[in-house]
Amino acid sequence: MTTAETAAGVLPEFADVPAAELRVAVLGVGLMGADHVARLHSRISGARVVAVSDAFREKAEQVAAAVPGCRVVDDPLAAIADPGVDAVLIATPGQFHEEQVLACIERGIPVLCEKPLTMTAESSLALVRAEDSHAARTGRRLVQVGFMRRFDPEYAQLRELIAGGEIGEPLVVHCAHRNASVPPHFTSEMMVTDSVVHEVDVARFLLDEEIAAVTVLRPKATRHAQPGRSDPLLVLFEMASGRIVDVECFVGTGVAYEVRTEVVAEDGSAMIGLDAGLVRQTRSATGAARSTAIAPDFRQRFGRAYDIELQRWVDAARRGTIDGPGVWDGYAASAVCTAGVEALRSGQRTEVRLAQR
Ligand code: ISE
Repeated sequence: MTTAETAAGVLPEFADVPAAELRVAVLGVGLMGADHVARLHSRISGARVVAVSDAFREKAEQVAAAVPGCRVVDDPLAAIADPGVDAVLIATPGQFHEEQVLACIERGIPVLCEKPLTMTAESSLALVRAEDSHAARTGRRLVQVGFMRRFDPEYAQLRELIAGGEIGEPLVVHCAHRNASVPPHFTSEMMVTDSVVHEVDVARFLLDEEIAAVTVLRPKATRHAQPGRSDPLLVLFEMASGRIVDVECFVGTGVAYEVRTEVVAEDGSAMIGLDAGLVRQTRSATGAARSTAIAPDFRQRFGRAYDIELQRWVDAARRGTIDGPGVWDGYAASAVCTAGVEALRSGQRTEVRLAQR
C-alpha cells in the first residue's frame, strides 16, 4: 500500500520511485512469497513491491499483476543489483539463499530471508562472517531471518514473563508442533529442518541461550504416515545451562495447525497456543459440548506475527538496517538442524558444533 500510488494516481517508473518509500523486490512467489507480496501491498505502510522474481515466470506474472507498478525480473541477482530496489525479501527455495543473501550484503541493502538461512551450517557461517565485516565498516546489520514467531504477541508475552522473573527460573519447556498434513515429499529430515527449526528458534528466543545437544526419538508412527516418514518425532534439546526442551513434531494429525508451548519454571508455569478465542457451547445428539476453532495452518495462526514482522522490517529497512532475528540466529538454527538430522539418522545424542562469534 503506498501513499505515492493513491496521491499521484499514476504510477512512477520503476527506477524513479521516491527513495523515502521502501522499494522491495520479492524473490520467490510460492505460497510464502505470494503471501508476503499481498501483505506488503495491502497491510504494510511505507513500502511498495516493485519487482518479483520466480523460476516459474507465469506465477511471477500472476502475482505482479495484482500489484500496480510491480514488474517481473527473471534473474533474481539482477533484481538485487537494481538501483531501483532498496531492500529484498527472499522466499526462494533454501538452496538459493546463500548466493542471494550474499549479493544483498555486498550491495549493502537490508534483506529479510525466509528460513532456512542456508542449507548448511558452514554456508550460514560464511554469511555471518560477511555481514560481520559489513557491520564492522558501517555499524549496520543487514540480514534478518524469517523466524516470525518472535513477533507473535503470545510468544513476546511469554518471553517477557520469563525475563521478568515472575515464574522463577525456567527448567523445562514442552513444545507441540502439529500440522494437519504436509505434502507427500515431506520427509522425516524435513520435519527437523522445516518444522522443528521453528522450535529451535523459540527455545533460543525464550531461554536466551544456545542449544548444546540434540536427541531425536521415533515413537510408534501413525498409520497415516507416508511410507518412510517417522511421524511423530520427539526431539530433545539440551540447552547450554542444562535446561531441557522437548518437542513433539507431528505433521500428519489430520486435525488442524496446533502449536503450543509450555514453560515449566521453579515458581510456576505458563502456556501459550491454546487458540482460546471464541468458546462455543452447543447441544448435539450426544449431549452438550464446548468448542473453539483451531487455525487450519500457519498463515492463519501467525497472521498477526507476519504483519508485525513485516512492518517492523520495513520501518527498520527504511533506516538501512533490520529489527529482528539476525544472521547469527539463522546460523545457530542451521547448526542445530544439522545436529538434529544427524541425531535422527544415528539415533544418538548429537552435540551441536557452534563456531565462535
Ligand atoms: C512450514 O514450512 C512452516 O514454516 C510452518 O511455520 C511450520 O509450522 C510447518 O510445519 C512447516 O512445514
